Amino acid sequence: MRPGTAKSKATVSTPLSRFDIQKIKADFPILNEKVNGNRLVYLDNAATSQKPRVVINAILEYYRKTNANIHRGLHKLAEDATRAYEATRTHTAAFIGGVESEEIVFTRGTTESINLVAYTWGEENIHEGDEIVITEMEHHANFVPWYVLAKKKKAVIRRIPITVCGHLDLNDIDNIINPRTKLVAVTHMSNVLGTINPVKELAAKAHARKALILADGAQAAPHMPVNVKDLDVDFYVFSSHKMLGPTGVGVLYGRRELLESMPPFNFGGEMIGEVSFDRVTWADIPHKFEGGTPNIADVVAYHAALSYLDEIGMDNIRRHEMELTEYAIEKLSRIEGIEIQGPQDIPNRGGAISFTDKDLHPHDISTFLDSRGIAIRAGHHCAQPLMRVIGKIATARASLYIYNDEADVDTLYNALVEMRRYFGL
Ligand code: C6P
Repeated sequence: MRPGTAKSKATVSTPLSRFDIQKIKADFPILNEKVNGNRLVYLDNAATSQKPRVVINAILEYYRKTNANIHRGLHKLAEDATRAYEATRTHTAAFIGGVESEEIVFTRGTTESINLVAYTWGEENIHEGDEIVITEMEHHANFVPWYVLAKKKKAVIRRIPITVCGHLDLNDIDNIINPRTKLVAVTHMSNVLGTINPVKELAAKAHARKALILADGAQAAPHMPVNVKDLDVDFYVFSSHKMLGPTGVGVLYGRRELLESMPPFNFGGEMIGEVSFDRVTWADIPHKFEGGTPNIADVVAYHAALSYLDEIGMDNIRRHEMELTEYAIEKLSRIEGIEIQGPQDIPNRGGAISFTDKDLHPHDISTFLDSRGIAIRAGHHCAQPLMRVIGKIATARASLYIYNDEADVDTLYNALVEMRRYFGL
């Protein structure tokens, strides 16, 4: 058996003094919607989060009052739009620990951020025989670009295995990360198991071998305080849409000297310094990587999401989710036939809770829950190699966020109990 049910729970006891869940729920209009005649219980936050009114309004306001192309026009709207777009960059830099705003590149999402690094830094720095280290729990977004690059360059993919509890098994790490290693690409938090990985420790190991480290923060940045300087990572990537912001906005943090040394990704308008028929120079970072008209409105609205998260406080969000994750795991574990996948030690995991039922396919679980207004995800979660490792074809996954509470977990629990009765189990 691979990830299983080892128990070493820590109790979260800090009171959620600043966490007014009813007030937070009221900020999300979609939570008033009925689904199949029931109150919507949205537990598919690892796929994408819902959006608070301030974010929805920011998109409307932008198009009503500010819409113009950025970094081009000299008129007032163009200047306002440019200022708003760049203000999001400054806020993003502060949000992940106070890096320089030039070290923040906007992309379309985590997937594009990783591809950007693979196609630019990877193309120039990975050669035959080099090794790229990933983990067994990577999302396809942090595996396939490296797989394709390794095939092309005749490089080698090495992987860090996982333990039966769903943590990384670091026993052989000094052999896996070795003098041939050029890059360690690791998820900060697993979208399937919820595991929080020791990125700082891996960064130290990578740097000791003169390798770089890229951390996939798609599931971490929305749910816990992140300080990329403290983690000492070279690249950190995440998506706006999983952290209350709009779709179509991603973030690539890269250390200044790395971004400066990398070639551009998309060629065209706005990423150039000077163009003549026989010579082209590139713009400075980060604009070198943002060719063409970017997703201005959504980047501007992403600022509202960051402000909303800041106002609640990432520490408070993490505490709330730890408490709720502990509650959910405890309740789901009571149901006969249900097995939780992944670690159960709350301080080392987030609120993506994968589970299986010994008698039912995850798709059937999801369909039944949907009929009760409960949105979860079922499938391989874009992590097919991990599914092979844990010996499952699919899991059901309930994933929590700031607007979920014990009542939501109770609704899930009651529906699962009802489901098993319904199927005569
Ligand atoms: N995981 C899930 O349901 P994009 O799609 O580019 O915004 O994010 C990709 C991605 C990368 N890394 C991790 C750890 C992720 O969880 C995701 C997205 C979603 O689990 C959709 S597949």
